Amino acid sequence: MKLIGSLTSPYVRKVRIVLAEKKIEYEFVLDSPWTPESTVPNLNPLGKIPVLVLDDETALFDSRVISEYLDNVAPNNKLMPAPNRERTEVKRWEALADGICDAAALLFLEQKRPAKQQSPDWIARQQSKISHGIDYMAKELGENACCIGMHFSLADIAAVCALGYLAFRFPEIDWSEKHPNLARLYAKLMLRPAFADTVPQG
Ligand code: GSF
Repeated sequence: MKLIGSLTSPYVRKVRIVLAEKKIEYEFVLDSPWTPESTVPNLNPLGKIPVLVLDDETALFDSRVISEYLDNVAPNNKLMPAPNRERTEVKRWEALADGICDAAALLFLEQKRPAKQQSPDWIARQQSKISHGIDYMAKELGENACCIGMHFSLADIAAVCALGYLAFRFPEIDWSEKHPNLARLYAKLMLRPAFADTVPQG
């Protein structure tokens, strides 16, 4: 299978970490959807990365669909529990983390526009989603060893991808200073090669 993505996308990073933790072999194809010659729109009508192209040429998107597919395609190192309530809790964490990434990506794009065209209200709206999302993440984590109690899951992967993306694009948003428990979780998970090998760059 082929993963189409970039070295900066937090959603692509989430899938790369899932693939590594599940020990699934794949080809990583760098293709930014922002370039005119990108092949991404031919695979995903939404023009977004990541896209996972299966061996039968099926194109999977988005990162949540890809992550759940990968967790089910190999029985080892399960990242999502089977029971409905626990599974839903993991997916809610993923929705929270991805939602922080959504707001951060929109904020990044808005601030790349010419200053006169930037909307202060739109910027404030995204900044509010990010700060409320981080505070909620810290409250939910509490003093637990992992996002969901004691067990490593997709929730931890999504959370670190969101926090790492903020550190990459908006280092002034100092979540680690405000929330030492998030800093502890991040530092612990960054010891895992799948996380250390996929830090956003470029
Ligand atoms: C979001 C992917 C996304 O926005 C997912 O995979 O979870 N819900 C989707 N990807 C961005 C790149 S980045 O910001 O990570 C993307 O492909 N943007 C191109 C565009 O045209 O929006």
